[in-house]
Amino acid sequence: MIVFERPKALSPLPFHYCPGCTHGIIHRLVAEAIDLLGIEGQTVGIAPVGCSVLAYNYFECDMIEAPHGRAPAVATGVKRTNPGCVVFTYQGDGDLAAIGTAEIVHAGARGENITIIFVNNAVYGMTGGQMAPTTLLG
Ligand SMILES: Cc1ncc(C[n+]2csc(CCOP(=O)(O)OP(=O)(O)O)c2C)c(N)n1
Repeated sequence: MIVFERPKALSPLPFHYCPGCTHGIIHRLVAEAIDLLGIEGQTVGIAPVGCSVLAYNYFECDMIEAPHGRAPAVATGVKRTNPGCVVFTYQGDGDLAAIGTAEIVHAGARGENITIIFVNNAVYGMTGGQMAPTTLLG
């Protein structure tokens, strides 16, 4: 009996992430959701800038790389031109909550039919741990 295996939507590649980083776990959870929903062939993911800039390597679905913070705008375009697709973005807090504030707020206000995976590690990870809007006081 198989009790643990790699999700089909997750590419068979070693992650480049640092030890202790949770992007790998979150990638796995997203891939498990794609498997469970049976939507791999109709899913398009939008990768961010930040440590998960290479997320497009790890999912067995179509992926597009967006400039820093612009994933919801790219996702909006993909969804509106391909309404049958399930479109998700994968964004860090620097990407989503700092440089991409306008994109996420306006995509939400428009009610775009897209899924946002917001990965809040409370810092700018890739560039060395600078404060993000989500950094806790103290
Ligand atoms: C337009 C633009 N501004 C700034 C940068 C530099 N930059 C690269 S990654 C990053 C921060 C990413 O932080 P976050 O989105 O929280 O992702 P994490 O690395 O923590 O997963 C910044 C500011 C960039 N690549 N493009």
